[in-house]
Amino acid sequence: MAYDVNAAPDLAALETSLDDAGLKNPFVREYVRYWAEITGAERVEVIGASDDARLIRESLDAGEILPAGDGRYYARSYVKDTARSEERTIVATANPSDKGTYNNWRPSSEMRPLLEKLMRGASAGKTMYVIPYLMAPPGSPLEPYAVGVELTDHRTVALHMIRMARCGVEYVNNLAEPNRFVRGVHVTGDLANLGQGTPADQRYFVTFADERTILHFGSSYGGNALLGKIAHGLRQAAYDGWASGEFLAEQFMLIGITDKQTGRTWHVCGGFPSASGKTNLAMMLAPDGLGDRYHVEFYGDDIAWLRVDPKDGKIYAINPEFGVFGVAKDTNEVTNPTALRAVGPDTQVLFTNVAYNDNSHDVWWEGRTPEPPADVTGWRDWTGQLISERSADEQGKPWAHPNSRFTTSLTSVPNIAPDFAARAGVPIDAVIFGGRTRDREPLIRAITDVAEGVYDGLTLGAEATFAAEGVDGQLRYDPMSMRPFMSYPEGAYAAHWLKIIRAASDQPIFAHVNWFQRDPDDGHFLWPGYRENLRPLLWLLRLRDGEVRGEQTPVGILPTRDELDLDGVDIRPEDLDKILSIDTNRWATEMEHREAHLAQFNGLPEEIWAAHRRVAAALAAAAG
Ligand code: GTP
Ligand code: SPV
Ligand code: MN
Repeated sequence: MAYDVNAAPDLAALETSLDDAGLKNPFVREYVRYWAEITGAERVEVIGASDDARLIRESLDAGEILPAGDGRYYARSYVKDTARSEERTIVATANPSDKGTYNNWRPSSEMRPLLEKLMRGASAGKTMYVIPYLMAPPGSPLEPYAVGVELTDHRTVALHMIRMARCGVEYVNNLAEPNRFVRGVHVTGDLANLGQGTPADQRYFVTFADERTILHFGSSYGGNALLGKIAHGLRQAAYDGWASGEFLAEQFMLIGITDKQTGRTWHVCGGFPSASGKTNLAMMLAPDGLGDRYHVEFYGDDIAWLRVDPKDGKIYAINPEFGVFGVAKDTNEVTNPTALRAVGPDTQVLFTNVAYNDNSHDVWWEGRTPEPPADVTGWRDWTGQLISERSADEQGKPWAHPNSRFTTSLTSVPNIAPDFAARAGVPIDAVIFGGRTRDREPLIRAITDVAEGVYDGLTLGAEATFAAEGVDGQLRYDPMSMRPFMSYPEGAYAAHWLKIIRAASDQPIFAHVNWFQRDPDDGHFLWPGYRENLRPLLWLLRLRDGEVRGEQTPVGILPTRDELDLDGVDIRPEDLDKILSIDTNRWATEMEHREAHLAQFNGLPEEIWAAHRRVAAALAAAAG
């Protein structure tokens, strides 16, 4: 689209609108002016949490969202815009040594003009929403890294931001360093003509990490469009944490586990790749039988920032987010009753790409109930097609997109921790890694050595999921579950991890978990998962406290059968044997793959290689 000078914003009106919203920070104002001119937005509107009700009304009136019951809403995205695009996501800096294996590095001198060209005039006729936000609990020691402003030309994206981050002018008006905020610009583009997934793909999702600027063009979905979440909360923050030497930013869930008998609370954080169970674990209701004694508290489900508090030498974690962008698929009363309450009446939840009923305003997704609604009257699939008009060969297609999601605020999550907004965060007792792995990885293996723990995270191998475009189910390495969000080189990343964890005088225990081992013949999950996942975590914490000893194997300490409380768990004895044992030969093959994986990383610390060799030697010795 050519840039129409006449469509440029009325500058006087722009200033008035910034004044009316009480936006005082001169650097933010300057930045808004700059991008209003480039994008050619017709008007500019500064928004915050208090604008939500009005924006919801406007979106309903415009037909951009639909009512989904009391205080619940529904939106569809463009059909070719349903997940993060990893190959279109780039980290750009001025320094070629920032290039890593997975960060898709490009010189900023090349990317900046390209993005400005794509964005020029691309918001003509639209409103540009200015969303000041904070990716941290207010008052956090990491607050200086958490301030940002997203400009977006999409109202539904603004609604998502309000749910997912703390938003409002108060977060930028009185900064100690007023020029220190992440600058994010989101321009949707002409979604029907962007060549998604073709050689002519026009989409670019670029984090200019050394300039703390994020420019995303060509999507209005999830991490492609909500810039506070993945782009700032993970990519930018990981870079800042490394550059400052102060903290780690990871794709981690963060929970508390309280023993109601003793009143003690442990805190566990950990990374599983996208769509591999973080939200479900964080919302976990203790299984029947353990619920009288234990309670799980939600702090975060997707991002944690970790730092060492010099006062007590412990690692503290915060959840920088204010909401949950959760996978809908398979969420039901059995798997995750907490999530259903978090998206219940009057939660202001926004569903995206699930199935929707025009008449009843009900929503449905695969796994919500065992079978889809029997009466298909009024039901449309996520693309908007009436189910009743599906042809014979369309009958088997899912009603909801596999990456359909719900967006709800932390305050709607029933098991939210009372101290979820604690400034300092919470002290960490255990760090876990996991992912979808259909064989080899046992239910849990604990690791007490820091270098071996970091090594384990770096060699996390899991199946790809539908949270990103492309292959589902293919095995790939996903270091610390950060592969799609890595912003600096992996060798430096490993060294930074070792440095931060070693700086703690009270170090967490590590573990690798796997809820997804399958029977090779019929494919059933060997472990029931979901609420039962509390059991291996309790074992881990008891191991840390010296109450159980487990059994040492070459790849870590495994629980013995009698140490794991399995009262009331529905599992076949042969399945249990399998998830509590190590296949040494299968692991020996894995070590060769790991060697090749790690060899890609320049400057990997010698300690990590030493850990690798120790595990390999122990496996060789065990194999005899
Ligand atoms: P992102 O938001 O993409 O980072 O995903 P996530 O890691 O938070 O994953 P989430 O908890 O949303 O789970 C993704 C999918 O895995 C959902 O369809 C869940 O129903 C399913 N899932 C989660 N936990 C388990 C489990 O213990 N066992 C099995 N079989 N499936 C699970
Ligand atoms: C993920 O894909 O890991 C997510 C969803 O958490 S998105 O915000 O789209 O990245
Ligand atoms: Mn995620």
